Amino acid sequence: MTDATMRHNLTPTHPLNLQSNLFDEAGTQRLSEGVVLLRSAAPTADWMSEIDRITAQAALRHLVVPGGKTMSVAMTNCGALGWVSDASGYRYADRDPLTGLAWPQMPDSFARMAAQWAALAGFSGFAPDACLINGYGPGARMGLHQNRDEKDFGQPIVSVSLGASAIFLLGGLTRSAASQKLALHSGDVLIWGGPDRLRFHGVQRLATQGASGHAGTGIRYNLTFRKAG
Ligand code: MD6
Repeated sequence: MTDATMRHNLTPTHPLNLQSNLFDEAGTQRLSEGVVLLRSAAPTADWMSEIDRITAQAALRHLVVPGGKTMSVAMTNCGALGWVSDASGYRYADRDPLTGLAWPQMPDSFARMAAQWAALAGFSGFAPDACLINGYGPGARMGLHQNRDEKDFGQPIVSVSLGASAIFLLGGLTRSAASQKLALHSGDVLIWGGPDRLRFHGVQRLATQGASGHAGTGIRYNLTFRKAG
């Protein structure tokens, strides 16, 4: 147990302290003061159908970053605001630049569950207005980055993984700090905020071939809920 976790467990007002055994049995782990992992918490089939509905309206696409490179991860959004990138920079936009239309609505179930998971982790009152959907095919990766395009870093981020597994890199507050590797599987939920809100993080390249030599076919989706505006 880290010092931070021990301190945390001695704080009587925190929701995870009161029922720590129950939550441990349900697969909850506090990885640091502001980072909580809930294993198999999301209803994967329902969420996959919602993703199909959203991507039919706002297609997954490979965005260009300001340096001119194209990301290997495909992205789209739902909610009032969507995260976009192009040669001029990163920003939140209220319309899909591909169609000029508003982003698809965030399903009520997404917003409700994201708020419940945030509250479990100690961040009550989370009301996301943006949900970035990342689609990883074989060979896709996400480099170490911080999420800092949102207005209020006091608000947490809730991340939901679906489909193929991946190795998540949980870095530190500087780019050069060592990263912790964390396997994320379908249904896993990661909540982070507070002193950990600006930690660098990324995703290791998804395998292009399985151990059997067969080409990797699994797609991984990751949804990150944010209060952007
Ligand atoms: C991913 N996740 O898992 C990307 N951000 O594909 C994130 O960028 C992320 O998982 C903030 C908090 C948790 C995350």
